[in-house]
Amino acid sequence: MTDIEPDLKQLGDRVVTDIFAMGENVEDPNNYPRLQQYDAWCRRVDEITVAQGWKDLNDVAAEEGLVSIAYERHHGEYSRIYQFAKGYLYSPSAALYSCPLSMTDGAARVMEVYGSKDMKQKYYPRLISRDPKVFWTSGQWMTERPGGSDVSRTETLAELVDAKENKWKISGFKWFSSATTADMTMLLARTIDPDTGLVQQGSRGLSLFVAEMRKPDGQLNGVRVHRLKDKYGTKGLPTAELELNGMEAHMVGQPGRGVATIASILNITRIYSAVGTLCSLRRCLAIAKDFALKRQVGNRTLDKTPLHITTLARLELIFRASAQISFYAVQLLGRTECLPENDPQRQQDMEVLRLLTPIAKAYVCRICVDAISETMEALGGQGYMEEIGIGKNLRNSQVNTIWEGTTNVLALDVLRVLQKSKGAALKTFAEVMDKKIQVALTSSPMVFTDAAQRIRSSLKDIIVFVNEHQRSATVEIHMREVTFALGRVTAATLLMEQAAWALTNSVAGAEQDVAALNQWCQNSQFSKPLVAVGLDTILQEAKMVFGPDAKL
Ligand code: UCC
Repeated sequence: MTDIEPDLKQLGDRVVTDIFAMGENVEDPNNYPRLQQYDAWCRRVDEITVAQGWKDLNDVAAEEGLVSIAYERHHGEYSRIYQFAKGYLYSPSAALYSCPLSMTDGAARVMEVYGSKDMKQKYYPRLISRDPKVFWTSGQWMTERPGGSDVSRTETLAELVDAKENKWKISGFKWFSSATTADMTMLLARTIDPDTGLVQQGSRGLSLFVAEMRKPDGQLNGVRVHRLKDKYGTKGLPTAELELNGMEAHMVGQPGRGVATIASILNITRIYSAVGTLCSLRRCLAIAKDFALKRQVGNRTLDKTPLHITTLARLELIFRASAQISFYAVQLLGRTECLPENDPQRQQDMEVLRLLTPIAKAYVCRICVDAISETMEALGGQGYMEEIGIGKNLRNSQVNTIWEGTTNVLALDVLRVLQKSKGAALKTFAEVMDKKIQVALTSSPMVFTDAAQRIRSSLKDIIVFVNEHQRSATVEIHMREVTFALGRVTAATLLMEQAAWALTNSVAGAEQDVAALNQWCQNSQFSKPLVAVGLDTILQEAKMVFGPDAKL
């Protein structure tokens, strides 16, 4: 482990120098991605030009091992923490290059778990290479025009070309393809039965495919780039609408299991989304703190002004809580990838991680984006200026509440886990949280009694509520609040674990860790009861929003 700290330090130095400059180059409007569809002879070329900084960020990412560290596994189950710690440093300076990295990471995991022997030889080593000349990034194409999160409406079709070679031709339209300049992609398509010519509708008719972006002669592999998206943020990241016309591809995993297979990618990119928003908040808070130390208001600086201190402290608390949740997910991801398959600890970790991932994505992204907006306010008019950098971070973070599933889609994923496990997932989750509370209580009973009582009571209320409602027809209505309540309780438990560890080991800042825990648990939101809502209330709300004629 002695190699990790110096490596983090050298990367920390780079992110404020050359990596920062690369990110600024990408964020320069003169360098935003451009699409050239035709050459001088009116031949279709569909070339996307990106900033030099974008290419440099790719090379740095490969050299720094931002994907590979997780798969080299030199540090066993801690490799993921090491990798995400580096990503956490890199991301706020890297103008969203963490987007292609996250999808590449997910694709590497799919290749490792589901890839054929050929795929493991051809793609996996590239996705995890540290050599920029060998390193490939992967896209992930799901979204289509008729449905975003509802992939059951997918229109793209896959036709079998050669069963022995597992060769398919894919045609259709992908409405959002992030980081379109990637070297390969993972995509969902609906298979045409080679015997009957029939197509199975719904999401069970979808399979996962891997395809290279270009053919060996350098031509695009049956892809036409219709246009680049004009987005609110992530301006340097090329996102395109793609028409697929006979794209050569190979099926990954079982036919009809496309959604379940691509979920391995989603469960990784969703953690990237949480960590990505978290580290943007850290960057913006650092700017706000620095400003507070220097800005004179009346006869004192802002850091001596109680109202300003308490505002920043609330944001710091959101940061600490979010850091706990996000890196707990990272820790579990590392453990589930490294522990032996039959290890009971791994089974438990997998159960907890499956529930925690959508909670982390939904809750952390939501509260951190709101907090980033407030850091802007903490600088007054200066915060609103582009040069300061908060605006860029806010725009680029906002997408994390949307891509890879919006807050509500993630809340429904929490419901999917609760229902599929018939309540077992929540039970395991509660047991794991309770064990952490018990350890903290045993170490310092006097310090943690009040917080422990609050967390346990809150957790119990959530379980009672979920058990009461999970089979009701109106359960979906409550899932956003349940997800957020689980997020608050998870953060509280982990803040307690942190404080207990800091006290036991006499770590500097232990008192502040205890204060953070107590503030978190004493907040009125923390003990806010979950209130059941009926369809009559929703109808009232629908009329309020859409007018008196609205119906359900
Ligand atoms: O936006 C995109 C690219 C952006 C790049 C982002 C980079 C982020 C980096 C940040 C850096 C700062 S790509 C588009 C993203 N799209 C989505 O995320 C889709 C959102 N929609 C959903 O998540 C939906 O809930 C669906 C697509 C999963 C719903 O599909 P279905 O088929 O209707 O769902 P089912 O029928 O419930 O699930 C099918 C199977 C089930 O397994 P079986 O068949 O064994 O029962 C589910 O349990 O899939 C399983 N499953 C999962 N398993 C579904 N979701 C998961 C999951 N998350 N984990 C494990």
